[in-house]
Amino acid sequence: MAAKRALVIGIAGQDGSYLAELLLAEGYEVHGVVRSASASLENLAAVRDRVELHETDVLDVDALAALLSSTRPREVYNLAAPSFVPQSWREPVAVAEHSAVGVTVLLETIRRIDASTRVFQASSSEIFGEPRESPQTEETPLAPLTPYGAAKAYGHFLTRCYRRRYGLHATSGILYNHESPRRPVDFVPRKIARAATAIALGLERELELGNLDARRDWGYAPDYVRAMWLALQQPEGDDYVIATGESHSVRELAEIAFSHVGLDYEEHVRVDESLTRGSAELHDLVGDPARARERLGWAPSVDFAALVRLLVDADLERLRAQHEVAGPVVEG
Ligand code: G4F
Repeated sequence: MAAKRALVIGIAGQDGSYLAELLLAEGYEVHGVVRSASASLENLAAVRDRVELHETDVLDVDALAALLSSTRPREVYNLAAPSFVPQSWREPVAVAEHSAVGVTVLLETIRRIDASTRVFQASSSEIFGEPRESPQTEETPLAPLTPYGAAKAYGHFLTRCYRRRYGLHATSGILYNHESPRRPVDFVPRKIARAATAIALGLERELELGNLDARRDWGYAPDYVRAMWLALQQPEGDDYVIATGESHSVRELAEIAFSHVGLDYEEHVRVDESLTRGSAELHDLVGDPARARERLGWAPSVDFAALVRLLVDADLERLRAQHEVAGPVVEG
């Protein structure tokens, strides 16, 4: 096993690509799993020639075993799973396969091939669903409300089971919402940032959103992958809440994004009831990252307002380049 060799499952996604950059900077040999040869590698643009990609079906025990045997990583990061929560109502079986069965395949294969391999499982604040307490900690009981949350809860529990039964160095990171310019526009921060920019550039006129009063604990994705890596450098695996400890509303997000390009969100945002989540909307979702702070020395580096502004700035640059238009000067 190489002293510094890592396998990132889901390397082409937002988190996978930032993690690949961090691991390379830390001197790792980085292997990554992509779903298919046609997967978009846009996020990997900066590191594509420095990572080795493998097209592997991670739900296939034999294929995964062959990959682990040939690459022999010291650390495995499992970041591959469907991540858009409403979609999990349309494809509950696929979500269960990836986020529940897939975790079983991975942990069982690691145990058989090399039980000293360290593994990070990307869990989610969705596992708390209707939380019994706020902020949530690693001890807060799970109460998922969506197929996505239920599947992630299974993966979370299984990671604990393998840690306890087999002594695996297995960590479950309970990740709260984390964003970046690499986030798809399905998710509300990028959706708002892109639309505010497009409206400011005169390319669009309005933005339809769901519940403006919904609240989330939003952080910056590169900070969250640093927490993943730090967690695997500890003597033992554990569960960690990775969050900022602050919650903000979708309305605040829209206010900051639109005002950053000199606009008033109230003049451009329209509520579309079909985008609201009804009884599956999560409330009081805010994490207490005390354990990560104390044991990993981890703290977020970007606050909420700065995060929203950096998303808008990135979309301004992207849309200007695409449309070759001169944009508004952003407010400081
Ligand atoms: O951006 P979102 O779609 O993210 P959501 O559902 O919280 O999930 C994200 O974070 C989870 C961590 O807790 C991850 F596990 C998951 O994979 C994903 O990364 O929605 C955020 C909030 C929700 O309350 C939603 O109801 O924004 C509200 N919202 C209001 N209008 C909207 C919209 N969300 C979306 N996507 N689109 C809207 O128009």
